[in-house]
Amino acid sequence: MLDSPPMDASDALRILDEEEGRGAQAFRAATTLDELEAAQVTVLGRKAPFSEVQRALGAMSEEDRRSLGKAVNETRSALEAALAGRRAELEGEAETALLEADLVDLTLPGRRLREGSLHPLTLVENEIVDVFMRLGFTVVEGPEVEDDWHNFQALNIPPDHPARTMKDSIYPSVPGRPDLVLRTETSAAQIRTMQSQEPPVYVVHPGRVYRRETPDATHLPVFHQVECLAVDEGITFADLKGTLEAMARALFGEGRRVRLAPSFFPFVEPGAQVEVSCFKCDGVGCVVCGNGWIEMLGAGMVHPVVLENCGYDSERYTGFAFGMGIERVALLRYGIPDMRLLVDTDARVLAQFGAVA
Ligand code: FA5
Repeated sequence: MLDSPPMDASDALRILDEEEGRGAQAFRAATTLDELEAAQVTVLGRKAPFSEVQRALGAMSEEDRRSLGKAVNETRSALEAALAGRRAELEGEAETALLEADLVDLTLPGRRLREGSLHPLTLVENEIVDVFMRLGFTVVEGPEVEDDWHNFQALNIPPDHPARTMKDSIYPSVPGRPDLVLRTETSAAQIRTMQSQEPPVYVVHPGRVYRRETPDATHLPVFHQVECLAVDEGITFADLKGTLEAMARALFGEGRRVRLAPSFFPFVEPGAQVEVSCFKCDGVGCVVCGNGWIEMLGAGMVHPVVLENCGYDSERYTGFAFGMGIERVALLRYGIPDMRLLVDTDARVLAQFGAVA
């Protein structure tokens, strides 16, 4: 390959002149920052004609070098200024494009806000608690992780008592605490209340309870109860009945029938089970209830042993207690055919109670 003839000063001046015009045009023609970077390489890069002129300077006479050096510097300044100017323009455009992409169109119709609301179980619990607050009861919550004494022994269920097998309990594994149990009934909270205050006591304990149960239409392994406890001088079974009737009327209206049947709970004497006529068959018998009635709560007069366990004088004070299942009340209240629907978190079900918008 033949070497190209050495560049003389007049060639160099011509090239500088051409490059100044070509470069300015190439920078103007770039429409993005990437294109501008590519133009910079072709105009000012190592292989660009401008750089060749710079390299040729070394082989020229001192006089040419001096005059050409000045011209090279001027051309470089002009090209760099053109480059910087275009870069500023393109950066400004990019920023504007970003801002425009972010613009909010205030004329668009708004999105409807999806308003959440309370779960049907919370609605029912609030309703029950309201009934009792109107009757003068106060609301107190107890712990869900209980110890054996509060959940069983103080409730007149000693370690070998057959009643322990009535409810299959769930035991958390906490090292060094084999006595802990997830409370099987809110009755455990009664004990804590009686230990912490003197009679008269008029209190309700709402809360979650845990049992080893297979879920079905009327049973869940984790469910909610509201416990009601009244201890005072002269409380009788008639007070219990009157309170239950007032509550049933407030929750279910006059139409639903309520009946009491004898039942056994070690912590009450006598004990009763309260049933409400089924919302589906109204006492005839169907798949929801079996025999026409839905058991809603257990109740009774507080056993003297329980009063004494909590330091109360059972000669002077008497009391009644009952514990009802909130899920059962929700089934009756809303005509829900299966308790599992309450915990399935199916938005279509919950929306019917205003739980999701
Ligand atoms: C008790 O839990 C007693 N503590 C109630 C009581 C309190 C009796 C005070 C006397 C004095 P029982 O296990 O029957 O009793 O449950 C009470 C209510 O909880 C039932 O009537 C029912 O409405 C509800 N219930 C019981 N088991 C379940 C379950 N697996 N799923 C949903 N609700 C249940």
